[in-house]
Amino acid sequence: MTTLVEQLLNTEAHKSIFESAVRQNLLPVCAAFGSSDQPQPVSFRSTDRVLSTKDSAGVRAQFPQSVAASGNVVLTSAGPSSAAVHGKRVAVLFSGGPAAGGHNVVCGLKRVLGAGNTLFGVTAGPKGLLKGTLFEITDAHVDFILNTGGFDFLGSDRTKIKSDEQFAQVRETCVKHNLDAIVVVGGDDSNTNAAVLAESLFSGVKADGSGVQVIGVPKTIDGDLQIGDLLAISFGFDTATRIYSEMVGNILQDTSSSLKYWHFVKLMGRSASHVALEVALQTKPAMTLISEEVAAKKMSLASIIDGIAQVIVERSHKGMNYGVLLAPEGLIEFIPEMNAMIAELNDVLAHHVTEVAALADDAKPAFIGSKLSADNASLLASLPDYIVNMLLAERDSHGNLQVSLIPTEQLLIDMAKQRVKELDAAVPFAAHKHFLGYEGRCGAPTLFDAAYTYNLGLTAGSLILDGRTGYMATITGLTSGGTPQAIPLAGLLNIERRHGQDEFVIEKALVRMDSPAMQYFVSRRDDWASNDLFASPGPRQFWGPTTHQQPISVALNSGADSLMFQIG
Ligand code: FBP
Repeated sequence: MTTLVEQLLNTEAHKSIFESAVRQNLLPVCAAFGSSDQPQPVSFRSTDRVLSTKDSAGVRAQFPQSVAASGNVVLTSAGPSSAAVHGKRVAVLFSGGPAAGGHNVVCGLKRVLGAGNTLFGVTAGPKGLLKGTLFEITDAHVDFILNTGGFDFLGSDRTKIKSDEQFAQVRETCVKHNLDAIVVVGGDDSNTNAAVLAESLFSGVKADGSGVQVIGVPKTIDGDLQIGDLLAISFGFDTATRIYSEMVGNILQDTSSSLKYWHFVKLMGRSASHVALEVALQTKPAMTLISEEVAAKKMSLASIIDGIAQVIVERSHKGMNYGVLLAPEGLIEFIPEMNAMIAELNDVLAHHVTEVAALADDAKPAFIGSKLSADNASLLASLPDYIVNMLLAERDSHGNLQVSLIPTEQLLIDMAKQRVKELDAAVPFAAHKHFLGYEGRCGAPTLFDAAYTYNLGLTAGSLILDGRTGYMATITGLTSGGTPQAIPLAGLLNIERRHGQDEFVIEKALVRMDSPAMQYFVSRRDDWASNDLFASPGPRQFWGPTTHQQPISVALNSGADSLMFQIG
């Protein structure tokens, strides 16, 4: 019998009652892998699907070895692997923002590589690959990290591998650790990195002239790495949106209890509004802005604010001086006049790096304003300092604006307050702001993410044992048992303008106006605005009725007839 203090000490260092219990959860695997307790690698065969983009000719010229080897053909599992492969040395790294389920990718990899091959973890993301900081992953590690959230087992970062010096460092790491393969777990930018690495390491890395295989795994809570029926969703989206939905559900419950507040909630998701749409579908709040709709309808900032204020006033006239508004993190970049200004701003910042760096912060707006066209300069000058400062802040190494730092929710509140006053000065408007982002990235994975990622790890490991390179692992048919497949990375590449120059990238999948999820949302949102029809989905469950739930938007978009997923 232990004392309560002893019991509490026993829960330190990732041993909460929950973590200890959830580690024991046996995960379902696709039938192709055999049994859950002893999954076996599969081999792959070509399908008749060939991927291409509008920039395929340019891709063929820049990625000749990858394209010649894969033909940009999608692969599917072709039964148990017949040859037992031994002696492979494989490194896995996390890249970009954390997403729930990353640890299970590592677990799936380790299990499928088995005792005959060695798995290394790269610490702190792509930077660790440059430095060659690797350690061997053991079975004990796997038992400990299984079904736990976060990326803390390895760490992550956003280094983009692009210079000749960086490629040379990666080669050095491969040689030093005698690597045969690298698995990059990341989003659209990181999988672009994987495509570039696959080409650069295709051959001539080791003394015998052989290369190093590179396989990508689709991660990001943003949900913007989607490739039709080949990739219904990236991992991490389900867990993040369920955490946000629980929180938004609680806030909605509070608004209709205290009857006096509006809550403006900005939701993570960088560019695309998949997260905001999913949380809206789960919680049914009074208002949700969808960036892609703002862009499609060319809505100005003033018209967006007017729409918000109208709903606030109408609800007030019906006795509801409260409500919740959801805004996607990337909204600012989708408002046409802001988008045009940011594009010019990006070019100006890229071309005046040293001059801008030498200026004091308060001198930057005037200097940059002087380099912008008249319209963009006056728009920049009209914005509050708290927005301008963030628009001028440093881009990440992929050239992205750091939208998580832009207080869009504050801007919407300040402007809506003004407009409500103009429409009806008697309407009370007290608002709180929230930013739900980091709260959702590292939660313990839902069963959907836990099972999905474990199977993605099994698929990535199988691709390596099957001798493949330049592919992204995927699981298709998430409501019918699941099928391990592989998407040729070069077949996804497009040309985009970044840092003021053209670069190959995997295009972000945005919310489509004609998607079933968006159309369902549009068909319901007026009712949600004028009545209290919200739902509180509650905490994510690991044992209970919602355990097997998949994201609502994924179910709608894939034409499923049930909200439940089925792997295995
Ligand atoms: P990934 O695309 O790398 O998965 O990151 C997603 C994200 O969580 C975005 O939603 C957010 O805008 C961004 O990361 C925040 O970045 P950081 O962790 O560098 O603050």
